[in-house]
Amino acid sequence: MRPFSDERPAADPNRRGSAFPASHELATGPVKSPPVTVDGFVQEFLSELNYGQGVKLSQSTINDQYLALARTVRSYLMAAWLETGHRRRKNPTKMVAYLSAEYLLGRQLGNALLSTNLISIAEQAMHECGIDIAELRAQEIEPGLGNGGLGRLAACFVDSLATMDVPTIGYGIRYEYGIFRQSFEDGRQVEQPDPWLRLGSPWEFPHPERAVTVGFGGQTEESADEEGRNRCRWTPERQVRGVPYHYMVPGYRNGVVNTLRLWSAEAHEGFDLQVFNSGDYARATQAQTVAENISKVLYPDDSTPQGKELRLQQQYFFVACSLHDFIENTLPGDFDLQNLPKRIIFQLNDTHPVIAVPELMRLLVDEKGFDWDEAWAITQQCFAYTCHTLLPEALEVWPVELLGRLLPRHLEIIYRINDDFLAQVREAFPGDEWRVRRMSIIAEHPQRSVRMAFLATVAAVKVNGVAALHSQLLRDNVLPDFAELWPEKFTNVTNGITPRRFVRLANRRLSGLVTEALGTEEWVTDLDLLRGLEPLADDAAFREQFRQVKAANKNRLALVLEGRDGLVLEQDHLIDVMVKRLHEYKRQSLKLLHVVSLYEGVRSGRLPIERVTPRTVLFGAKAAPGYHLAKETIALINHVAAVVNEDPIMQGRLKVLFPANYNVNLAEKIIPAADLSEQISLAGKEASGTGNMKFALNGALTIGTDDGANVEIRQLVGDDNFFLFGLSEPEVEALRKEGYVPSSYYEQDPVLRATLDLIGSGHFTNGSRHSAAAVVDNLLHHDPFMALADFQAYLAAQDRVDEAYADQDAWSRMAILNVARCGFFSSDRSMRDYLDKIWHA
Ligand code: 26W
Repeated sequence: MRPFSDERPAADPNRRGSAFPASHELATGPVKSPPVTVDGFVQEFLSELNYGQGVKLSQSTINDQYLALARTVRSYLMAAWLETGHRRRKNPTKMVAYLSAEYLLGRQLGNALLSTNLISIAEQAMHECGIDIAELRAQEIEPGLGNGGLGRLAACFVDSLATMDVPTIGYGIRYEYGIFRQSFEDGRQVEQPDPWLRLGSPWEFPHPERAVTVGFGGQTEESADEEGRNRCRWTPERQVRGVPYHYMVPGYRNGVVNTLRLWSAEAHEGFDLQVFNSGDYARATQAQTVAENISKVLYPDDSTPQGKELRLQQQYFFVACSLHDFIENTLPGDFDLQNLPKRIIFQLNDTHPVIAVPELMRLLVDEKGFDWDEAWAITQQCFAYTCHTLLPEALEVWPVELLGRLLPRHLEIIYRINDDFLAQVREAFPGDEWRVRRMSIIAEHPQRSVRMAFLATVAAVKVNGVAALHSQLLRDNVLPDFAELWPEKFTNVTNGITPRRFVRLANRRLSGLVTEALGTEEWVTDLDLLRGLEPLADDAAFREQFRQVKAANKNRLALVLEGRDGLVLEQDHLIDVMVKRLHEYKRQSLKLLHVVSLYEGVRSGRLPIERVTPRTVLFGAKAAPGYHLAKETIALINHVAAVVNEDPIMQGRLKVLFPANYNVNLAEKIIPAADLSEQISLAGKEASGTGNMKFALNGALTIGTDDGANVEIRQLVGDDNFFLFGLSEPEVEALRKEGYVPSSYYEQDPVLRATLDLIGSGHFTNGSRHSAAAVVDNLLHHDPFMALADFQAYLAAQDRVDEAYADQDAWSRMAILNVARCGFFSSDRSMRDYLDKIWHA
């Protein structure tokens, strides 16, 4: 039966026209770039509304107006996007492919308005139309395609690479559901799905014609090819389609727009009509459901892998699509893959995309006919690996049983890579079989599994940590054998944040003050220029202006929290902020002990109320749904807040606020309003932190341990402008070695005892000891992250904070110096380091 089609045979939708006249390559009309007039913008907006949304202004919904505005703004980026692609194709240079399972992008409209310099024009144009642009910006649902630090870092990095005009392609997964939405019921975290695409997204461009087929399961068979060489063929048992969705990554006012290509999974075969006609509707669409499940939802854990098969499917799916896409769709057809390392470096964002290593080997050996050694020589120059954690449990290992079943050919290739690698180890360390077992990519215990961090390290040209201390601990504790074998392979690139979103966009008032003071806006793309503010720390008038900016940001936050959560922010309070994922090593429990110690002190009379600096402690934190103790901690924080906020004995001098669903959008409102930034993880546990950088650059002072990037922040801002406390990493190791007994601190410290006893008594939990018990028992009998050991030092540091805050002018001086001296923490600088030390692109 002739397949159904129209009269002429279906053209290959991917075929690129050849006969098109070059003069028509790009619309030659005026490239749409500002300055555009307000009226001009109004017209464009209205035509988008009328012809894009098909509505008149008077009939239009907020969502219509938002989509029309978004399309109007994005059209100013389209020309630059095409131009960038054109320029890159015309003179191809080495590219960076950023492989990340997560991108925490945040809202796009504001960033698009900023990068096109259209903010004020759009504001006036919307005003002309009787629309408040803030309402439209609030309409956008942020793409929450990440958990926390790692995902947001990827977003900051691609922003910097576009602003620095580095040829880059970001590859990832277009999850249909992003990070769950958090709400509280009786103080407990409740998760709801995040259907962020429900109202459509004007920022994505589907390209089904560039779909890629990805295989799973099945088996492999060896056969000899025409030259008699052994060849392996993998016959997958099932296939899915990977459809790319393109997102613009605009550079800052430089006419550059890079691409983020996120893959969405679809059934290879549509639904099965025969089975459907047989009435078995469920089975007819089963293949579809199973396929779509692959990119259905983001895994909400940010430390302990669940080791689920679907997670590995997700990782292989986007990696296979990305490698195929680059080699088959981006490289010219006649490209000699021997030269691949000259054209691309694949940056592995943690271990999540490491299956890319055996996938490239499979493509080169099985599909492109390279022999093993040639292929390995190429592969070894194409990857670099960034590790983002120090927690052993966060390092992914995949059971060979599961990997072999899902990706039989890849397991074979990993075994071969391991054999060759261990031969190298034996050569370097003859007779040291214990070392060989320690370094093997295949772990024998507790079950035979593939250590993805080891595979990454063996294949990568460079391995880096994300802060100086972290990179040192990576060499000394996490991968010591590899650092001994390949010392030159290990390096450090300290994290950074994009000043576009987290200063220029989130803190317009501070940005205005800085631009006025420096007499230029250059700092937005050259953050070291902030140094120019140092002398102004001694300028009383400037300090006053600085305080007014902070006060205005507090006022804005108060309006947001009022409207969003019905929470009242006391604007004359010291705003003490702890916002990050909920994890024991980050020690939200220590912050809670501080709050309760103040409350208990006033109740017991130990602490005269007037000695309590009016302070609001603001928490923001999601817990991985399966992380029981983290969820208990959230519940306890909310219970303590409910009691402390309502207890007249505190006379409103101490408040605890915990707005739900902390995300990028809320961060942009909270960070500019903060006075104190809580970075209190146990030394040696936080790889870097990036919130710490955002707070310092927005004029908050840090109270923190010598952990992650805190160390470098303190070194740059100076000890006088940083509230350091707690055990250092070597002291932690020493205490762990000598044996840490948390209860001994309870016995010796009456304030700590009174504090823990009050919590344990059920005072905050309507008398029920139970719900407080989980947290208290853990601290008293385990406390793996030594909160009790650092309690006294932390309280002493908080006393220093109270003292310093009493002198508002001195505080502003310290805050200004933090801003002035933290230009180093721009993600532009991080990218320069990657380019110099790792990518050489
Ligand atoms: C498989 C489960 C899983 C998922 C995500 C394990 C580990 C992760 C991430 C690596 C966790 C993460 O986000 N790490 C954070 O990365 C930031 C960016 O480098 C650092 O600043 C933080 O210190 C680090 O905790």
